[in-house]
Amino acid sequence: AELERTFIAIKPDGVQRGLIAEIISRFERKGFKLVGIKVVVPTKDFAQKHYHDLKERPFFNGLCDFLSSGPVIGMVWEGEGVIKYGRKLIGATDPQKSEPGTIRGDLAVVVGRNIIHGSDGPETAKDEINLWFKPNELVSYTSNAEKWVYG
Ligand code: YYY
Ligand code: MG
Repeated sequence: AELERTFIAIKPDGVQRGLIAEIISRFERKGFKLVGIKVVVPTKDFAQKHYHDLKERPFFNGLCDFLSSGPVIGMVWEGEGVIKYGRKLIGATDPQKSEPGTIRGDLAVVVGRNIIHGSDGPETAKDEINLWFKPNELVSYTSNAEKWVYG
């Protein structure tokens, strides 16, 4: 399997609502591979770095306050097409517009509390993985299921 990786975070609302296992299980059951995971309370400065692309938006300050308000689960998932398909599993940014069956569609109601983050492309995936993880915090391994997932 090709070594594509994406950064996925469970935001403080997802953690506080007890949705960690539910969210991880959706990526795991799909066949993607977890290669890094940590629990952190980001500082506001770190949240601003993570969301730097959005600094001109009116919701930027509130968004960064929110991300730094409690524990976040930072993860790196690996697999063929994981960046794009991870976004599909997550669903549309506004949970009112996310399809049922997606994480936000099934588990969230408003855009300001949409429980999960996922990188939106190869460049942001690379940047976000580097921001959240040191190289030695990521593990390369062969999953036993791989030959059954990929044939
Ligand atoms: O990548 P994604 O999380 O789906 O959306 P972004 O456009 O990158 O926005 C990041 C984050 O900002 C979003 O998950 C919720 C919040 N947000 C908001 O509070 N209000 C908006 N109108 C748009 C986004
Ligand atoms: Mg985004």
